[in-house]
Order: sequence, then structure tokens, then C-alpha cells
Amino acid sequence: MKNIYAGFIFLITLTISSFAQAEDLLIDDFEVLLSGGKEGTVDFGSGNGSRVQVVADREVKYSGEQSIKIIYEAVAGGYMWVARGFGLDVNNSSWLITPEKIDWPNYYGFSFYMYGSNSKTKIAFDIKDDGNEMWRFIIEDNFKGWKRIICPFKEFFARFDWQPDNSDRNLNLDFPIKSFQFEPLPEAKGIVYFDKVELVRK
Ligand SMILES: [Ca+2]
Ligand SMILES: [Ca+2]
Repeated sequence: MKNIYAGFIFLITLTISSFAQAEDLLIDDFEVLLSGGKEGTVDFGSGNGSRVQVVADREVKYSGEQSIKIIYEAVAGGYMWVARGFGLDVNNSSWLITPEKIDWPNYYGFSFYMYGSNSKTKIAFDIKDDGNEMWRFIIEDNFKGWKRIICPFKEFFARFDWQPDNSDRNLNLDFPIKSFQFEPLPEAKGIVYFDKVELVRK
């Protein structure tokens, strides 16, 4: 009887774990030491008068021990980026899984948690495709506290204001996606936090 019971529990555990495998895929929780520079973990910077600072925050967090906190001042004509992933200008910005190991057809978009302050700032969430083409999804900070933001692949558009020199510019979202980046858009000044970036299962 005891053996049957144990077997039953084992079966339930198996069922639960196979369900778990069909869930969303965590690709970044910002749990590493967050730093810039060549040996850093975050590729961030700004130009044309805009300014950005990036630090870890252990108080305002959604999951794990910390979130990524972005302190920004985006001026007219300026730009900034805060990127994580592969093929960037820093050496240690990797996600928790490499893009080639992800079964992309199983997912329909990215999601992340954003801590808003109802500042009305528009924030771009960009992804770089396999041909180095930059695709954009725009969110507005029109809520307070943590909120899950879902960005379906089909709602991204190819950036028309800027593309990397080595971009294929074929207007096709080519997988695997290699990196993502956040950019508070001008004109705006404030603080925003992000945490728990996932791929959303179809
Ligand atoms: Ca975290
Ligand atoms: Ca492309």
C-alpha cells in the first residue's frame, strides 16, 4: 500500500514537472553584479546630452534578490541604451540561456516586470535579431508599482530612426534574438526598475 502511495506521489511529481517545462522561460533576472565597461555585465550608455545610470536595487525588486534600476534624463535629440544579451560591447552580459539553445517557435514574445511611477515616460524595449536588425516595442509608464508587460513578437516594428551598420535591414524578424535593451525616450527624466525577463510560451 505504501509503495502504491509512493508511486502515486511520484506520478504527480512527474506530471507537475512536465507542466513546468511547458511554462515561460526565464532568460534574465538581473541577479549578477550590475556594472558597465568592457568587463561589465550591462552594455549601457548615452549620447547627444542624454544621461543614464544603471545600478542594482535590492529594495524595489520583483523576483530574486534585486532588480535593475535605471536613472535617466532623456533630452531632445539625445539617446541612451541599457542592454543585456549576446554580441554586445561588454563581455559578461549573457542571459541565463544562450539564444541558440532556445526553441524560439515555442514562444510568442518577451515579457518583463516594470516598476512604474506614472511618469508618462515612453520607454522603448528593443530586441536585436539574428541579422543585427533592431526591433522596437514601446510601453508607457502610466501605472504605479510592479506590472508584467507582455511584448508579442508580432507587435515589434523595425526601427526606422537608427540601425547598426551591420544590420541586414530585411524587415524580417530573424531568430534567434540575441539581445534586448531598454531606452526611456525624450523628453523625460526619472527612475524606472525592471526585473524578471521571460519568453512567453505560446
Ligand atoms: Ca531579480
Ligand atoms: Ca532581420
